[in-house]
Amino acid sequence: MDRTRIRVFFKCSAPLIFWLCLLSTFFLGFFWQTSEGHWLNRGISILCETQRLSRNKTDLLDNSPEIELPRMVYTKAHIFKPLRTDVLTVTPWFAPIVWEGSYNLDILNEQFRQKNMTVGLTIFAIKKYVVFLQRFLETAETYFMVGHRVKYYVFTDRPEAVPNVTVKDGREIVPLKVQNYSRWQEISMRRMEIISYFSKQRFINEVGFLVCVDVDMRFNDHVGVEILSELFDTIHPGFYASERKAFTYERRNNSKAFIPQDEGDFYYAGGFFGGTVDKVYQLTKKCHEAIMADKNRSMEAIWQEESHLNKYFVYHKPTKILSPEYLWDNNFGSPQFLKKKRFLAVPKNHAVIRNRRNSHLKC
Ligand code: UD2
Repeated sequence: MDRTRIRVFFKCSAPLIFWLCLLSTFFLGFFWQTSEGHWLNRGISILCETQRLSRNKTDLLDNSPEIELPRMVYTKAHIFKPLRTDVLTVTPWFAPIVWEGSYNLDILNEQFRQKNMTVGLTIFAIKKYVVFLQRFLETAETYFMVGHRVKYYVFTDRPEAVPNVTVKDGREIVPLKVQNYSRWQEISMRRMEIISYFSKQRFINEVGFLVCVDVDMRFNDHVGVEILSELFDTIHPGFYASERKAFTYERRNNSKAFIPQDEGDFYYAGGFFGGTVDKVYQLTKKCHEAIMADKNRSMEAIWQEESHLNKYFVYHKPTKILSPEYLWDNNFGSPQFLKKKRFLAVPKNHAVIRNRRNSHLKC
């Protein structure tokens, strides 16, 4: 090709080349903005993919709408700044021990809300113990599982005596009639039989967790979802610092509640335990069977069902343990480590409340 021809060729095709370049720049720019494949966009593209996958799985499971997760903003944990340094916050089998300042309630509340569950609270008010109900329920409405759904299962021989306490939306008082027994020890122990029976017949269909407590108590501060776990109990306020040998475990080896001197972790209280319905069912069933086996040999454990409960926990470790904040008695004073007194024993005259039928009650 001679020079003149080349010049003519470029003169004719210059506008074409110009337009081609312009168009390719435009398409390249468009591809840059939208492509999931570009390395700058790769992080976002992975995130989108995960969300799409989890949405598909949820759809497969129960066809529920996608849950919008809120932002979670809080002070991050620091590996060299333990939240509590003065008390044990985890057991040797990695169960948390719940103390004020050892958890973030916002995170726990958010996790629990996503489970969409109701909490069942069992109390027994048999014979004269109905006098404790009013204060118990009123204080529970102020402090117990605030913002969550609750069913108060009130076992009583006198449903007509259950006070008409106003409860918030999503919360309900359910009186359940049960027989009474002449001895207070029998009443206390039979709670195991009754809770196991109702867990199977009813609670399993109505609630996710059960919390089982004494009724001669009042809530005095926040008690919320931080207590919930598969199986939990509370360290007894009288024994939190005791050595094993001081624990009032059943020491007679012919009782089903017998615990040898070199076994056991804590002395747990009979007045505050719980867990998922299936775990509470297993626990209460096992304790009831052990109580009956003792009865057949004319035995009763030193601290009734509390002794059997402690035996159970030696071999079925709780998955969470509540500090004595969750069960305190002002007779034990106000030690430094105790930042909150959340659930307090109501002083009672044992002889009057448990036995004599016509005494005038002041609790
Ligand atoms: C401790 C335990 C309790 C149980 C008991 C066994 C704590 C705080 N309490 O409490 O859980 O293990 O020892 O000896 O750890 N009740 C009635 N009517 C009665 C008698 C009892 O409804 O006539 C119910 C009521 O719910 C009461 C519970 O049984 O809260 C336990 O009885 P208690 O409180 O008199 O026993 P106490 O204080 O020795």
